[in-house]
Amino acid sequence: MPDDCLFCRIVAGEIPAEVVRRSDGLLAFRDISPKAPVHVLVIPERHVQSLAGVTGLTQAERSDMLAFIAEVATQEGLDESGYRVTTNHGPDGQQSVFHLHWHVLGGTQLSDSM
Ligand code: DGP
Repeated sequence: MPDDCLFCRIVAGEIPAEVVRRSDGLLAFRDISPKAPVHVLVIPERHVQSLAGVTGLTQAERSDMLAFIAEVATQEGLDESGYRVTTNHGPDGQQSVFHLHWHVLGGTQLSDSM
């Protein structure tokens, strides 16, 4: 775990976060600066920098992560209304925290421009 990784520090409990779900090496917590009524971040507890480093996770971790994202959306009541899942990589993607994370957004009709 890199000492300077914000999300690793959230995983370790060193920085508080509003956790909504946790299971088997995966964590979901509310974004500190929500862009929608529901804005949850899903991360693998094990550090990889971004989607580009996803091969650093095991096949089981990768497939569990996908199912976990859907479970979080269901838990947040977004199944019927719908939701968006995004991840940012690198400068053009405007990634600002360098620990793989998925934005789960919903609770309103989202912009069609992203
Ligand atoms: P990205 O730009 O894709 O790297 O998104 C990083 C997100 O992380 C951004 O939406 C804001 C969120 N964030 C940054 N710092 C914190 C924090 O300390 N706690 C929480 N819960 N979210 C954070």
